[in-house]
Amino acid sequence: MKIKVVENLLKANDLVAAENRRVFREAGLFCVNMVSSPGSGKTSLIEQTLPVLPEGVVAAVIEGDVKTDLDARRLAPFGVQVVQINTGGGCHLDATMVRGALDEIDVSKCNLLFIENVGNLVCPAAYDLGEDVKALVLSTTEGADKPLKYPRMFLESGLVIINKIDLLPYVDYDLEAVTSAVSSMNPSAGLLRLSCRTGEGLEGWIDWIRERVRPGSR
Ligand SMILES: Nc1nc2c(ncn2[C@@H]2O[C@H](COP(=O)(O)OP(=O)(O)OP(=O)(O)O)[C@@H](O)[C@H]2O)c(=O)[nH]1
Ligand SMILES: [Mg+2]
Repeated sequence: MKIKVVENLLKANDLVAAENRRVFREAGLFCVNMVSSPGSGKTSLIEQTLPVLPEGVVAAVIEGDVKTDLDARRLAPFGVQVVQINTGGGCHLDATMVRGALDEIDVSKCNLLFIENVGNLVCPAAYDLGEDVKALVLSTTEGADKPLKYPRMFLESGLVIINKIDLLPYVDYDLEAVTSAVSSMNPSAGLLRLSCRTGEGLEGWIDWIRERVRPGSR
């Protein structure tokens, strides 16, 4: 019976996610659902990205957080539309929360939407928000075993970003093991390595955005 309830919840979520997806399509908005463990660098990556977006790309951000608006406050100085969702203890965003946040965004003024999900490698994997792609931000401080321990998130993600490569000399992180695990689990996922601290590898991420966002769409 419990399983049935969960199934129904997910089905209801999928219906709203489909509606969100329709809104994104009609608005010409490319939507990236950023997922990760807590602290791997999702907000840092958005901070580094906003000032160097490709010509014609205008971003908005939906920030998901259990309790605070700290991340939204970090992004406010960049002058983009930012909407904060507090889940009130919930460990993931769902499509209905995003639907509500969309009411506060003027989608006619942007063509790229970042959704920063709650830091968690489990539940956000199960909730479609209507995004074009889940971008999974790993970091070199969290151990190389994550693809094996949290397989669903890796299977659901179209892009895997390994952040904090500036720390590689100081941490015990087997980069090759991670990249080969990702490649064998999800061969179609893109794989980027970068550092939000030094900026190394950031151009690969900006190119990835450039290839996907249609600047003429807004
Ligand atoms: N050395 C180093 N530190 C980084 C890098 N990227 C982020 N950090 C640091 O990692 C910490 C967490 O970064 P955030 O961007 O807040 O991580 P987050 O994924 O948004 O965290 P939550 O929203 O809490 O899940 C901060 O202290 C950042 O300064 C990096 O490339 N190198
Ligand atoms: Mg954050």
